[in-house]
Amino acid sequence: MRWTPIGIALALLSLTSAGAFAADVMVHVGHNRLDPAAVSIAVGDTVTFHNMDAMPGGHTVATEDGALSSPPLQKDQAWSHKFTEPGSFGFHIVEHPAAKTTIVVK
Ligand SMILES: [Cu+2]
Repeated sequence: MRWTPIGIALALLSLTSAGAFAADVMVHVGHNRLDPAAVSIAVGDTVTFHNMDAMPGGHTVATEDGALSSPPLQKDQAWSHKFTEPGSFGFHIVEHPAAKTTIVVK
């Protein structure tokens, strides 16, 4: 077949839907703040939490039930998790429990 622009676009779309290009989404960890406060991703995508703040002791991000948790992250350290099942995962900063974000995996 000839590779028309539309044919190439369709081929790229089918690769994307097959998960060939899993995304890596950044959540910024600040002092008492997770940004953005809501993230929507696909199964197979990765979320990276990047601590931007120099609070002594660092910041730890964890799910409300503690099933997923980073180590304490010092300034400019990051922790990543690949989500392999659909669901809604509420995270907070352990040192600042009111700072939350929700990861929705579809
Ligand atoms: Cu802090």
